[in-house]
Amino acid sequence: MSSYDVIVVGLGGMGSATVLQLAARGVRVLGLEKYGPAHDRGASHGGSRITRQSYFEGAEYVPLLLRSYELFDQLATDSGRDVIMLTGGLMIGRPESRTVSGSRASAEKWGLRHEILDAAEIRRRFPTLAPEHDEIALFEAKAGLVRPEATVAANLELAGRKGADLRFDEPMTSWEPAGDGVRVTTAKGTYTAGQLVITPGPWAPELLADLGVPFAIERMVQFWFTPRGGIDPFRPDRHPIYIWEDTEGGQIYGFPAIDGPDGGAKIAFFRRGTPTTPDTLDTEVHPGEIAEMTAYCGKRLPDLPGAFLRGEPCMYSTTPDEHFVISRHPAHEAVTVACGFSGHGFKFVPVVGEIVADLATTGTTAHPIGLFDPRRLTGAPS
Ligand code: PYC
Repeated sequence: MSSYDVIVVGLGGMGSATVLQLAARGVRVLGLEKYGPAHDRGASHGGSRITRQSYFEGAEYVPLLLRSYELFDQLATDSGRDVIMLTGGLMIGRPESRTVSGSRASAEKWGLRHEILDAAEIRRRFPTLAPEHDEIALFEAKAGLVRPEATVAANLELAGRKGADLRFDEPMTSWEPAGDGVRVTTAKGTYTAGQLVITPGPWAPELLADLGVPFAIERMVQFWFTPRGGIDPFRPDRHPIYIWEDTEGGQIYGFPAIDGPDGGAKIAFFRRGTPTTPDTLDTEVHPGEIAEMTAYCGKRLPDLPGAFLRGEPCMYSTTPDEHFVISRHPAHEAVTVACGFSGHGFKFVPVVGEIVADLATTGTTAHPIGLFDPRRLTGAPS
């Protein structure tokens, strides 16, 4: 039976960053993944994820974002891969919307550079966008996108080079406490370690049932359109990422055309998912869904829905308050968990790897993670 300091189960965004951090610290780490490297069956695919610093979800996230930006730059240098691209970003809505007011509050609290644009100025600088007269935007030059598949591939490649033992197509079938550590069983073997890290993505309800957090696993569709009139105005040197809130609190988010003339521009609803499980995920994108997005985004970006190019579902694992779960497992001292990223986690991948590696090796971290304690959701005493 092979023995390790730490076993990490799930090598998507968070797990791949964790094995990299652990291997870089000289920890003997085994990484186990149910599918192949950088696969498209979970929550780390689709070519792009938004990154931004003026965070409407809460000013508590900002220090973590600043560190994540540093680590993304480091990952780009170390791997030679384009894992991050800054295009600028617009948070659009009525002034009192959560998207605008929350972004503004974070920017002001942390002194982040930003501009507030009125509707006329939005239209002048970004002619693809057609805001209502009473909509405004917070523009942040440091916003942009990160590349999920390239990030996971870079993490795994560097972790492997630093000595991590990475095994693919090898799902964990069970784990149990063993002495001060754990024993992990897969279809191919049994391993022991001092610590187990579970970074389950949408498999959280299955792998972390005893955590007691009511995760909602949701199917979300990403759409790519070829803009009417071609991609030129949507090129990344001319077009920002955006999150746009409507009067009902619904949000869409989108990207410039980052993959050339044949790649189209991606857009999606932020929170309009349908319940699913990883095993029952409907991978087809249906005509009604395409028609709904075409009509919705056509009112705001009239040239975008020229022709539907393709659609791809992915999964969110959402907690009741949409904040993450990152912690030692309250019931198992030898287990650390990072899950429930609620559709806004990928930009944090490298810093979550750093935090989880801290927790797995020392039980604590200098990063501010009080907001992510699972006991806030389970009623268990802190
Ligand atoms: O991660 O910032 C984000 C995001 C916005 C909309 C969907 N994801």
